[in-house]
Amino acid sequence: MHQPAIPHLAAADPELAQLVEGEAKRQFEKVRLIASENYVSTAVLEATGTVLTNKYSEGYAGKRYYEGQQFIDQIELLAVARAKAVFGVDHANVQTYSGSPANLAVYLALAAPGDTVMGMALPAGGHLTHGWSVSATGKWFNAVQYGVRKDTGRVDMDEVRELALAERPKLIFCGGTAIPRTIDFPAFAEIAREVDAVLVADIAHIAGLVAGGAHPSPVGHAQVISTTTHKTLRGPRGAMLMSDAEHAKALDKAVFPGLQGGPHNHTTAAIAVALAEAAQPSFRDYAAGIVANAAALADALTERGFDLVSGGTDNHLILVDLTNKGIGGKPAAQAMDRAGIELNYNTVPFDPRKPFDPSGVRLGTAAITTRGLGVEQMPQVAAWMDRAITAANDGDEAAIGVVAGEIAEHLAGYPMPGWA
Ligand code: DSN
Repeated sequence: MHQPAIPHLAAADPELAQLVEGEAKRQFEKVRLIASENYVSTAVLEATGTVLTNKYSEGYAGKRYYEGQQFIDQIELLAVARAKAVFGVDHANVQTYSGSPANLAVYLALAAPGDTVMGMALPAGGHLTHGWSVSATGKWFNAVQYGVRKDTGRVDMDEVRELALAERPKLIFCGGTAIPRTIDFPAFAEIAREVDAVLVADIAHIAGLVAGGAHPSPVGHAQVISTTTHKTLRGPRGAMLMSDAEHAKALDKAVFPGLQGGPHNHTTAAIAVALAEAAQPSFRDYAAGIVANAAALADALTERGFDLVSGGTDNHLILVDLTNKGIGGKPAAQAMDRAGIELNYNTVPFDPRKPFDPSGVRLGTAAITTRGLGVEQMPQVAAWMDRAITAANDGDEAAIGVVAGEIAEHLAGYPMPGWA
């Protein structure tokens, strides 16, 4: 049963309620390895389901365009204060709807259409909004892109510097969606300083690791920090922009009224709850556990002959090139889903295949660590993955079904917030 229970929804809209229950059960029974997902706490779930969803509040605390902000102002100020404390930043804006709008607000605040901007190429591990060609950021700006070295799978800081010196971008983005290694914020900052660019650290994937001390912080290196709140940070679907004092006003103006209307106050409240959780000493253990699990899973996969981009991981994320396993990323991801292992197909650097049918899969350990799985379970997870892929190559659906059964049985012993 979904927790908190949904009896009113079940009575008013049984069809929809059944779908919610189905999704909760699905999340309970699967090894969830999508690197950008997690399980939020029941407290975060409760905050997202409150009457705060009824309220409009364009503007900022003390300067709203609608009346009735006696409590909303306090909620937003609490979220802002907690963000500032957890990350040690001068300024935080908690209104951005999600990661892509947050990044768009950065462009609106600090660049003009046609300006040169720089980011990591999507196929190398960057994000669409870091200037990739199909994104508005690639269409409206002169976006130049850096990648990773073919021999190491890691960002080549010499290439970044050469490109920055040649192109003189106004903004440099670091971070992305498929980067298994530590981001060298000081090195990016040095390059940004050299070309007089603003450094934007997109820490969407690693925010929880930064908050929990398991990845170096960009604070003091990047003037602007963008993050979603729902990945390793384990909050609701949302985002935040953080910055030094110098860029605070421009960012706020870009978020509202530049790009957005009323903030989603139920999300703001849930972000505040998640940030309070991230400030607890236990969150440091959680962040360390994510990284330890990823390292253990990477080792176990390597032992089974999987080819990991960059040879392993420093964070929560593993990128696997499946070429040597004789299967594409998409059929592998689909077979693993049928086997109870949820992850996504992903391009690998220098991928000869198309993005919709790439060579790799991406996985992460944030959700399974929340679930309570530890390093001792990672060889078993790798074994399930291996068996699912072998079964897919053999066309053996029965073997895939056996893995799914084993996983559901195993996970029954690990509680899930949101389902009881
Ligand atoms: N969808 C996010 C991810 O999976 O990394 C990025 O936007």
